[in-house]
Amino acid sequence: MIEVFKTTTVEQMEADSDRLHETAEKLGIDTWQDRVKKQTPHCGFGEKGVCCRICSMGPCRITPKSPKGICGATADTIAGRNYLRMVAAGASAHSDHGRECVHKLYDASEDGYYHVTDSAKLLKLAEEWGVPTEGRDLYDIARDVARIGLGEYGKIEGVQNFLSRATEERRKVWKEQEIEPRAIDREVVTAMHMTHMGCTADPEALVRQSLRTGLADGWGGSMAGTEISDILYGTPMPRETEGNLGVLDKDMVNIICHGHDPAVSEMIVLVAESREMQEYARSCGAKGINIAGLCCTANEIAMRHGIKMVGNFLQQENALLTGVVEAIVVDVQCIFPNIGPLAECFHTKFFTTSPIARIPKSEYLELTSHNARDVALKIVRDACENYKNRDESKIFIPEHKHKAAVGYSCEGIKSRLDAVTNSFVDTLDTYKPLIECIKSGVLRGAVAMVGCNNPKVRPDYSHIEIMKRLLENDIIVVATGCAAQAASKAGLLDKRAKVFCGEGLRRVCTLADIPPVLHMGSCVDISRMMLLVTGIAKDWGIDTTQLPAVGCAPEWMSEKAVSIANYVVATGIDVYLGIDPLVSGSEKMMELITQGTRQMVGAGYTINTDPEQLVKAMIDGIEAKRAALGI
Ligand code: SF4
Ligand code: MSK
Repeated sequence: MIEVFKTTTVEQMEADSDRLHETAEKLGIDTWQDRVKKQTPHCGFGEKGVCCRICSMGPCRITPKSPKGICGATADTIAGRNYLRMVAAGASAHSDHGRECVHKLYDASEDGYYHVTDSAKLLKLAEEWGVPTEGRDLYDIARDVARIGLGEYGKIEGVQNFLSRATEERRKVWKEQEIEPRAIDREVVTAMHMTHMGCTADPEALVRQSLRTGLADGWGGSMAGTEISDILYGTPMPRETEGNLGVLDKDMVNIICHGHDPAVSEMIVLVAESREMQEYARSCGAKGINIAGLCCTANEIAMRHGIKMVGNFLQQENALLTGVVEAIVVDVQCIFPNIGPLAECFHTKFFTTSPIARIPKSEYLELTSHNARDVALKIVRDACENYKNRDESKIFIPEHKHKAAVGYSCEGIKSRLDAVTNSFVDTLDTYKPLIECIKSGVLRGAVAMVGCNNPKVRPDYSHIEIMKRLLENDIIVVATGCAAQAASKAGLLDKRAKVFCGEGLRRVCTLADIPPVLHMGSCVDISRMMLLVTGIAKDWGIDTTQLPAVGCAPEWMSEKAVSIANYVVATGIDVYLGIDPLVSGSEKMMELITQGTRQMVGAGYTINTDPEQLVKAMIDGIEAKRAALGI
C-alpha cells in the first residue's frame, strides 16, 4: 500500500490551541490570545516608530501638526534612532549569549562540568586565531582560544576576527562602507551613544551603524556562540527526533528546557539521561524522564542529542496547559513572564537559572561552570518528585507530532554531500555538487527561513505556507529558530515531506536522503547560514550577493531578529519581512532600509505582510539573481 504523507495543518494546530485555551479559561488564567485582544489596537505612534522617549522633555510624538520633537528631532531621526536601538538590543542579547559560551570554554577542564567535545573544531579555530597547538594540553589551548574570543568583545584595535572568513568582495564592501565591526561591545555602545539625546540625527548614519552593529552580532557574537557551543557540546550532525505538543508523554516525568544558552539544557539532558535519575523517576512512579525543548533551546538539544521539540515561541503557554509538565527550566531570551502565574495553576515547577532573566514566581537557581551539575540534579530530582502532584482533571495532551530530521550544520550538510556525491568524484568537503544542482536549475535557489511567531499574523501560517510554496518551486529551505520549529510541527522536517517538492528538489532529497527543509539550529546559528552562503560563494567563485539565495522572517518579533536582518543584508543577502520593522512613520527610513542599503551593501528589505505576495516576491528575486548569473 502506498503511504500518503500528510502534514499537520495550521487549522489542526489551532484546534489544539483552542482546546488548551479552554483549560486556561477554566483556571481563570490568561494566555497570549487573551492579551492580544486587550492590547489591540496597538499605539499608532509606537507602530510607526515616531514616539521618542529618550529624554525627559518627552515623550514626543510626531503628527502632521507637530512634525518635530521638542529638541527638533524629525520623524526620520526618531524612527532611525528607535530602529538602531532595536538592533543594539538584539546584538547585545546574541552576543552576550555568545560571551557566556566563551566563558564556559574558558572554565572547561578535564575534571570540570564542561568539556571540549569537538577537539578538531577547537584546533581549527586555534589555528585560525594563531594559537600554538603543537604538543600542548587541549585545555590550555581552549583557554587561549577563549581568551582571544573574550577579547573580541572589547578589543582595543582592529576589527572582528571572523570577518576574515567572508568572501574577499564582502570584506572590500565592508571596508569601503566603513561598517567593519570593531569590538562587539563597542558597536553596541556606539549605537547607544549615537542615539542619545543630542547625538546623531541623520537617518543614513543610523542605518549604517545598524549594519555595523548587526555585523558585530552575526560575524562576531553569534558566530562565537555557535562556534564555541560546537566545540563544547559537539558539532551537530543529521539525526532524527520528533516535534510538536504530542511529544509530551503522560507516563513520564516531563521536563521542558526553554531559552537559548545550551549550557543549562546540556547539563539537564546529561543528568536526566543518567541511569541514577532514570531509576529515580521510576521510583517516583513514572516510566522515566522525558526532556522536551522549547524555542531555540529545542533546536540546540535536538541537533546534538535528538531531544524532542515541543514547539516554538507562541507554543510556550500551550505546553504548560497540557498539565503534564513537572518542571520548566529556562535560561535567557523569549521567555514569557506569564510562565510564572501559569505554572502556579498547575503542579509545574518553574526554574530560572540566569541573572539575565530573573522572573517573578520562579525558583531561582543560578547555574555556573562550578555548580552546573548540582543545579541540574536538583531540578531533575524535584521534577521527578513532582510527578505525583499532577491533577488528572487538568490533563490534555494533543496527539499531533511529527518525525523530524535535524542537525544540518555546514559540516552536517557536507557530510550528506560527501556520502552521496562527493565520494564518487573524490573531492570531499565541497559544496560543488550543490552548486551544480543550482546551475543546472534542478534547484532554483535557497531560502533561509528564520525568526519567531508574532500574533500580528496568523501564527505559523506564514512560515508553513511560504515554505510549501518554495518547495513546490524547487527552492530548498534552510531554517533556524522558531521557523524551524514551525516546520517541525507541520511535518516539513520529515524526509517524507519531499512529496511537496517540485521534481528537481524531490530528486535531490531522495539522492541525498534529506528533508526538503534543512534544520540548521537556533537563532545564533544564523551565523551558520552566513558561513554556508560564504562557503558556496567561494566554491562558486562569486560573492554572496550574487547567489540565488534570500532570507525570510515572515513572523519575526524580537529585537534580535532586527539585528539578524541587518547582518544578513550586510552579507549581501536580501531579506523578506512579513512584519513591519516599526519605522513606517518615516519615509526616509523606509527608503533607506528597502533601497538605500542596496547601494551600500547590495541588498535590502522587501516588506509585505501578505505571505502570498511575500513568497512571490522572493521567487522573483531568486529568478532575477539567476538571470544576472546567466543561469
Ligand atoms: Fe523629544 Fe527630542 Fe527628547 Fe526625543 S530627544 S524625547 S524628540 S526632546
Ligand atoms: S527563540 S528570537 S522567538 S526565533 Fe530564538 Fe524563537 Fe525568535 Fe526567540
